[in-house]
Amino acid sequence: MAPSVISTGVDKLQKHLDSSLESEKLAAMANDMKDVHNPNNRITTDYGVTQSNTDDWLKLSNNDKTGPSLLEDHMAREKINRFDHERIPERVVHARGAGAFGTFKLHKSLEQYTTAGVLTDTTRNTPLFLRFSTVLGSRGSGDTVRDVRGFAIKFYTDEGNWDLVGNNMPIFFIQDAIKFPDVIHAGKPEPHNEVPQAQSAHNNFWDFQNLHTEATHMFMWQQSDRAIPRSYRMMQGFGVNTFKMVNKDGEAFLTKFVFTPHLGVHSFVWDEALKLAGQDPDFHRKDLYEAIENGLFPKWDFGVQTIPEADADNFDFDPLDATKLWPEDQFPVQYVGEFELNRNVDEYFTQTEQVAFCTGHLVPGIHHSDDPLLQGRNFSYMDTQLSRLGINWQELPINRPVCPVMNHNRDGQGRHTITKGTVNYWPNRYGAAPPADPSEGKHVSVDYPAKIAGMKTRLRSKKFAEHYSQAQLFYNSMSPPERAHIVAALAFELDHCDDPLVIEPMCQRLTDIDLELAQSVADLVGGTVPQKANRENHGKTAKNISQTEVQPKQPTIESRRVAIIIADGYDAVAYHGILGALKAAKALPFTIGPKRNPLYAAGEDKSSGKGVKPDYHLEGMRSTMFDSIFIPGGANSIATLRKNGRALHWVREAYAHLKAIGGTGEAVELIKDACSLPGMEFSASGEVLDSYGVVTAAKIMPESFKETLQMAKGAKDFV
Ligand code: HDE
Repeated sequence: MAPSVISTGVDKLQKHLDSSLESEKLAAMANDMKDVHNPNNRITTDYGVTQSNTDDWLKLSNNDKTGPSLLEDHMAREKINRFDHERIPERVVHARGAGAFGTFKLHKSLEQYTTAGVLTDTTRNTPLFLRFSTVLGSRGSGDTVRDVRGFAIKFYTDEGNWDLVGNNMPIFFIQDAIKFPDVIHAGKPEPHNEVPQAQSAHNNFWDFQNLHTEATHMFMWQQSDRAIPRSYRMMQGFGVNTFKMVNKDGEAFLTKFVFTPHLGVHSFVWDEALKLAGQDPDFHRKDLYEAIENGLFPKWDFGVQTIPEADADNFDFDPLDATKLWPEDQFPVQYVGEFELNRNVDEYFTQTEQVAFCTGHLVPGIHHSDDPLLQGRNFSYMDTQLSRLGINWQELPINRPVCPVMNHNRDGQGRHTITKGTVNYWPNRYGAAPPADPSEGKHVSVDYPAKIAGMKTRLRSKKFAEHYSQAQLFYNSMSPPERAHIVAALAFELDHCDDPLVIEPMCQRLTDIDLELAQSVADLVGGTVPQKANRENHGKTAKNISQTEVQPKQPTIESRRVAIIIADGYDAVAYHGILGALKAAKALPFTIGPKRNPLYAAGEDKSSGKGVKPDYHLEGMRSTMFDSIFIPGGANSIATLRKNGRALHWVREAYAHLKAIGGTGEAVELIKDACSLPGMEFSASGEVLDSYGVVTAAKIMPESFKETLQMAKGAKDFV
């Protein structure tokens, strides 16, 4: 029987191409695609010869016995040879990542600041690829570790690729690129035993943070909830470095780029993140994929902060110092566009792994500033792609611009482009492939003239010497729970350090930020509790630093994962009511049962064979993988679940992780069993009195489910 054609990446791309405005640009990438599911396909060698047997190596044989394998079997050697060389060096940092395609749309032109087409032409849909990553772990490490997250975007603009290689935090550990090997060596596994993996909780990391005072601000961000995001879709993105936009009159503006998620910024609690790293190390990767496959495209607003270049010296910090943010109270973010991620990758290796970013990739109208971290990055990214992907890395489909490329660069390992013609230099006798004259069009790259004079020195700008003020600003701006989390995070990390040469000075070092913070941590980790602060906390705060302030305009459960736990004898009205209501609100409900066999509602005839087949069973998943749980009543169902230790653990754990828990009818008793924790009180009729996120209804009213369904916009499409 001919294999049936299943939906593939190529189909999806085609669909997208048909519907998308930027189809021509994406079609350029589609030329490189093959579809393994095409029923006419047959296996060939890499040189195109169709094969009849790729399961048995060519051997000598005698009756029923085989002897040596023959070297002459080129097909077999090719197969093994290709396999042997499948791995390429992983990225030296940001090795573990996940990516997706999307579209950028500008709502308001930035022409007063820049000539860049992507930031001035509001009619364009600019395709992009975004790769999220962790920094410290290897390619096979876990997603939910405590770490900074990469947020690297390649905009395929009409004028060439613009790579904005940012993070989910607005600042960095170092001011000068020359310190990068040090900060990364200190964070990566220690050299003598290659421990720990993907963790900053070890001696070397904290030794460096202690001695390297310019990292003070950043290690506070890295110890905050921002370092344990709930989802890549719920993180802000920051360009971190200071760029420069130049307008048509040649005026320059120092610029920071910011992306803010429509879903708001959300994080795990640390216990969830720790458990998930073992229970589902791919949690973030799957979360991104799942949302996009379900058409719940994550979106971010795009904004800029600008300072006229002439004003650069007017502040108490240097705007070129990447360890400082530009407080939003003083430098408001102008949100002028948005992007969405709307297509998953078709193949991980050729897209997410081979995508290669370069801070040197700018488009006319966007320039570098003298930020010394950025200047060093401009060397590093090009250099690292050479060892990872080879000299022709920009020709790989994912890296190729969607506008024409023409120059006299040639050859090198793995060259793809075949350039016709007899000359490969400029000037040539035909005038072939000349540089453009700026008068030909506004989007030609023209260097921004800058007068530079000075001494050649190994120095930093004067204001770079202040390392503590914004670390205090950050801590002061946290909400009380966020502060408590920072204390707990620091105490966890220092608990994993066993060298007093690290713990003792770090306990005192924290008084650079706040005496009480340092005392709380020192007390927990058994360090000497500091009595006097190194410096006084100035007490100032700034807005939008606490993630509690970076929330959606309307609270939403869109794309949130909800587990509905049932067993045989469940209450059908409550089950179907909540399922429909959740789908109508675009949440992602999953049915969980004691086994993955069909389950039947109270009074339902089992011989019908039409029971509900759970998506997962209680042992296969954990509460950590869901944002919320709901338990419909039903006497038999609840009697079964109350005897099931794992079911009780699900509810108790979700409660401890501060998740919304709902239950109806008999389920109230189960919730009582599981969550009868200090502080939780139930009314005589079974409702939780002080909610702590738990909502119960001893009696359910089918009408209320109906109302919810009717109220939910577009309910008919989902139910
Ligand atoms: Fe990177 N960084 N970096 N970095 N970085 C790399 O380039 C480097 C820095 C960031 O998804 C490498 O292709 C230096 C800041 C992201 O492929 C390498 C310095 C920020 C990614 C490199 C920095 C970043 C990288 C390794 C100090 C936030 C992943 C593989 C001056 C704005 C991109 C690669 C992806 C990757 C060097 C500092 C973000 C070695 C020298 C600051 C998101 O070139």
